[in-house]
Amino acid sequence: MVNSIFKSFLFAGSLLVVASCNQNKKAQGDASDSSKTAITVNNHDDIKFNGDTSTTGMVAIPGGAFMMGGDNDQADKDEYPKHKVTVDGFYMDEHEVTNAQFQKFIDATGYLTTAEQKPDWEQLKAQLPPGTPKPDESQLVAASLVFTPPNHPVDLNNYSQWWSWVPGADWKHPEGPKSNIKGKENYPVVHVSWDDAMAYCKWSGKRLPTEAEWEYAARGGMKDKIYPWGDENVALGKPKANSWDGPFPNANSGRDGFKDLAPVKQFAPNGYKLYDMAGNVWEWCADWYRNDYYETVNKPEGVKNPQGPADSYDPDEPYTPKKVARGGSYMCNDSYCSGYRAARRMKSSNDSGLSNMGFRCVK
Ligand SMILES: [Ca+2]
Repeated sequence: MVNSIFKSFLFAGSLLVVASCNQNKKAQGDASDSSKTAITVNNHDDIKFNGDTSTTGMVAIPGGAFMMGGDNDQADKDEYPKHKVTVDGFYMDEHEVTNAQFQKFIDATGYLTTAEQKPDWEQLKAQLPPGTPKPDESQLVAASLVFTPPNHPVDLNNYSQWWSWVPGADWKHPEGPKSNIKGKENYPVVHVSWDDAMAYCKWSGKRLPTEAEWEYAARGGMKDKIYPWGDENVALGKPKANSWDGPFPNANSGRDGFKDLAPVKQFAPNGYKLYDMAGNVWEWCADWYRNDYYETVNKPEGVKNPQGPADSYDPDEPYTPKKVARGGSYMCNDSYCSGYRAARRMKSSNDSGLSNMGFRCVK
């Protein structure tokens, strides 16, 4: 149980790209390191299906074909080549999993999330460059990363300017031990790792969407549009998503009505009646992240129901296996990440939670 950003705080020179994402160009690592990537997933054998076979709160997404990948010049290299993908129909949660929904899961199972557990140095070490010294015991405590915005402009390559490792921060205490989620029952749950999301999915008889399903659903039946609502810039016209309005990370005007997290369903849904497919919180997908994955599935006839690569490789952090996250968060804007674009890919280690990371399920 470790946290990738916490890991990155342990050694200097990390080029971590966290879920707040960074559009600045990064140095590309050595792809030959990918074979060293160890993948571990927590065991959820003790989580049982709650028996609810209904599709309440979900919408039917009809199967079909689409072109997956970047639509404009904001697209990063890992969004290319744009390639043909066909997916079968599925059901998707109409909104991100809320605190109230997650509470039911915790009440039923007694599950302890990643952020509520002390990191294990032996597991942590395996995902760090060889020779990384063990941190002080005072740092190896149950904690999570909380967005703590500075009041002045900062170097956008230095994420430690706005992320803080806060002991006692978890889904029930999103800003730290003195905070709580009273009155936020209808907000998306945050500080959930991919492992936590998988445990919830198992309990609810659902699963995480594949990256292809997620992008297909986000596009809402439209063809090659930049955003789930079309091509109008996020900062123009009627507010369409909870994003960052103003210079990131020091000033947010709240033009869209929210300076931090918003309750679910505050903006118009997309063409499939899905809410918040852009902004508010990043959403975990099932797939491992590889920067070169699209190259491997780019075929003239297209690829059907792609499940992602067999292993993970992020040139920015070659030692850390990562899962895909999609959709952007309230911290995204055009100067920094444009995470609300339908094609934008993000990645984070499966044992990481953040104050702007959540999920929704499919089945
Ligand atoms: Ca906002």
